[in-house]
Amino acid sequence: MAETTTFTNATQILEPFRGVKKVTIEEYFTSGHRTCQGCESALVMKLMVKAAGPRTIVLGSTGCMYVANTTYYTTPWVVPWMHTQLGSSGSAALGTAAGLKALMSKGKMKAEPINVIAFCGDGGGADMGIGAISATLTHKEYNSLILLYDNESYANTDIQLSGMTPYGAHTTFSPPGKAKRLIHTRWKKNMAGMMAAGHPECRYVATVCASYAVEMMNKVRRALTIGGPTFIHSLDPCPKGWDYDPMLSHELGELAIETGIFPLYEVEDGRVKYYGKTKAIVEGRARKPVREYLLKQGRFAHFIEEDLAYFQAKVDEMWQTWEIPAVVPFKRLDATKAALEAR
Ligand SMILES: Cc1ncc(C[n+]2csc(CCOP(=O)(O)OP(=O)(O)O)c2C)c(N)n1
Ligand code: SF4
Ligand SMILES: [Mg+2]
Repeated sequence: MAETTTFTNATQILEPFRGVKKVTIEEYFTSGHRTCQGCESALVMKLMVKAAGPRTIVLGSTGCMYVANTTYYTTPWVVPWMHTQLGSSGSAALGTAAGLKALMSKGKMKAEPINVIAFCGDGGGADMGIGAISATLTHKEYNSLILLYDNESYANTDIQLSGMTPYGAHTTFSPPGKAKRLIHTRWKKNMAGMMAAGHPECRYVATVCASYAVEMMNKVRRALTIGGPTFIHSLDPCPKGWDYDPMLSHELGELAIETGIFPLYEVEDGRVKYYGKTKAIVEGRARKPVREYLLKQGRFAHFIEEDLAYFQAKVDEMWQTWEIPAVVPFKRLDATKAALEAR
């Protein structure tokens, strides 16, 4: 019979790893998967669950990180793991957290903090499942983390365009041709900014990139420690979809940050904090030109100077005119600016 203790909303206290030598050696995502060579999303899974530790349940929506990780009775997951429908990572996170709470409250399970992490791809999370994620982020009484691994396409079904695919990229739904060079001309959604700005009960939102592995793990540990519903957006270079040599995954992650295309920040209790190389850029360090990032990838091989200039101008605009650089795209009103200056 399970021990009866009163259930509380307590979380595991996961202190940040103070440097790479302090990172725990145990792995909870091991061999047995079939992702592509150089797949950054597989690394994100490994680091995410390493950061969370053994008392963790992982749920994941359909996509590469489901299909390539659970093939014919093999799996790299050492912790309990469950697949959920493509648009359902939010529902899976909330349902599991609520289920655990009910079982513990009724004394049917030992009351202890168990991490609940639901991951989703950009297609499953930022397009199809955005409603369920939004709903989960309003439920402060349940502890869960939703991690969106963003490889910027519906990769598992052969690289279709998603709302997170960058401007102009070549995908199977946007092949460049002679009549029309650019098929995809929409700017990428600002997913983490949207989740942070619109969910007052959500205490923690962060962006991460596995090229900065220790920082990435520490954001996961912070999210799980702070509790309630939390959200992390990870940018994951994908050799197949982005069309580059697999050895460049780490470098492309770094370039996404150094060019200012993907800023690293966390929003905790309504306060925005930049970190890593993004912090240095906010404090005055020059951004690298976006062409250094774009031209290393086959999906932008059809770009001409005009396209590179447009991309650069959009990133510059994000940094120069947004209310919170690269986070909240409300243009500061002249009247507000004048009032603030007059104080
Ligand atoms: C409701 C539904 N529609 C379509 C599919 C087919 N499908 C399976 S995986 C996938 C791509 C998911 O893309 P994303 O969430 O970005 O994950 P990735 O494959 O890129 O890792 C699609 C469209 C499905 N499984 N369920
Ligand atoms: S297609 Fe991309 S995300 Fe999918 S397994 Fe290959 S590298 Fe990873
Ligand atoms: Mg994807």
